[in-house]
Amino acid sequence: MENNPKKILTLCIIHQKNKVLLGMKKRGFGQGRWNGFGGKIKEGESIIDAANRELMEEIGIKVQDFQHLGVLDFSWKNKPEILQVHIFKASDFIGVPSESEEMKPEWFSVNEIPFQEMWQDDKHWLPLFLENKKFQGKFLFDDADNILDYSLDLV
Ligand code: 8OG
Repeated sequence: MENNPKKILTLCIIHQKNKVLLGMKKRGFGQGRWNGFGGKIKEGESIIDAANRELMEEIGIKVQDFQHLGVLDFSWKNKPEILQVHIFKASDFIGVPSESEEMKPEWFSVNEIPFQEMWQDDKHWLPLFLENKKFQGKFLFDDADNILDYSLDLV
């Protein structure tokens, strides 16, 4: 639909035992925050192909088995667009995580996740993600990306 303001995005976090691979976003939307890897799906592209394209572009790795754990809708009080982010987990990957112009990868212990330097919603759903729980939710932000309202459910 031409006027549909919903955009579909991927987000993949590598999780191995007690550590997760995050990246410092160096430019664009979410700059200055630690996050998983992903971005918008291109027309005609499958969601898995998009997830792998973004992993390759951002840190030069490829994943064969993704677990689709979550779907989150993000909206802003003063913006029409809705971002629907599909959250994937992978444990194995091919390649060596390497810094790109967009992302600087770093491993974190699951006990030392830098929530203060991440999107505010992450502290709500990342604990579910780490336990392999499936979830869906909606978050409403203000202009400064503070959460105004949210819902989060196991599915
Ligand atoms: O292509 P671009 O870099 O703009 O894609 C944005 C990435 O950020 C994409 O992987 C989805 C992800 N993302 C959001 N909102 C949020 C959020 O609130 N929390 C987290 N952890 N990631 C988000 O678009």
